Amino acid sequence: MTDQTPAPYAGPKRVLSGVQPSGALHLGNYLGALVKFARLQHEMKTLIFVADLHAITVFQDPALLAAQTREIAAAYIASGLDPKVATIFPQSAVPEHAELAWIFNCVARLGWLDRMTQFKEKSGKHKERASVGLYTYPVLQAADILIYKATHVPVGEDQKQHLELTRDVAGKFNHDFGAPGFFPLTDPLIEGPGARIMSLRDGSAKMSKSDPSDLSRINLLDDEEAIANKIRKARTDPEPLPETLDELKERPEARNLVGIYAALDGRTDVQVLAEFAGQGFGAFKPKLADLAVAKLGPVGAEMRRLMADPAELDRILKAGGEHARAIAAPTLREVKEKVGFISAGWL
Ligand code: AQP
Repeated sequence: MTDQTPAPYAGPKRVLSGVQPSGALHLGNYLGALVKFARLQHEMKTLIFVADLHAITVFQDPALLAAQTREIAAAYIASGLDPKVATIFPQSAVPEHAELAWIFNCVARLGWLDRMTQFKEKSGKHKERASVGLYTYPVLQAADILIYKATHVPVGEDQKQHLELTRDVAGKFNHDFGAPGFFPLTDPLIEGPGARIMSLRDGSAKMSKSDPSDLSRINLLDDEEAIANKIRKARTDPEPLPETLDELKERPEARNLVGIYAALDGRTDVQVLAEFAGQGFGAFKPKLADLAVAKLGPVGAEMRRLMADPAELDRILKAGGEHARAIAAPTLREVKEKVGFISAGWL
């Protein structure tokens, strides 16, 4: 009897993730992604890119895109990512992402993409007007991850379905091309406080760059007054905070503010409730505002300092791109061999 279990991936552990330069970064991006990047860089090799190829799946003003890319790089560094430890680079500087994405377009199935809820949400009622890139976005994401054979991807909860597709692509490629264990079945790192930060105006919608209401999110570049004002105006209810999480089930806005407090303070929701149970939002919101200002104020200030020196950010991004390419190119060559492009030796 033969063993049917595919060979596990035996390569080194690597972290890969990125954020799109598609608008102002907010608290959700920070807690769901950026703080995790900074933590992981000391545990395994970490590559963090600015997802400019993903950003243009919806129109971006070309005159602004470079500045937005630098802003994301500044946010990474201000959140604790050290360019001497982690590799920080623009996605478009490594053409291997796009080349592998094409090969993966031929591996992924239409039925898999048809199930992606983010495309449905982002394309809205007029999906025939959405770009083809927006539809195949998760395939490019699979290429972003697998070109580095990344084993761990820190992201917010909204990316869970896309990462499942990455595992499907890896598994199908390994199977179809007789290469068990060639690509890892990547693990998403989602859990923990901050994985899903909701809008300050609507506890059922995630905090998002593209929400038309600026009051719905706390931007990393908001000043202290704006942060405090947005928390003051955050939608809540008249009830005091309860003793148990169970009692917050039907109170999404209250649940969200407790979650934000916990994530910013490095505590659990239960610990936050233990401190504030019985208190109303008149008492809780000022405490949350003080905490948010104390945690986010220095991040915004450091971003501004870094953005004042675009040449230095460009230097970091260029060096990162060269380093990333040195890892990506051999993987693409191996892929080409497996697919059959290199059998005659002309590449
Ligand atoms: N609300 C959120 N809570 C926790 N994590 C979040 N992330 C985004 N929103 C939240 C995480 O941030 C990372 C980067 O996201 P992205 O910019 O690449 O794309 P996105 O998920 O589409 O982010 P936005 O802010 O919602 O942008 P728009 O409005 O343009 O779609 C990802 O790890 C994501 O999970």
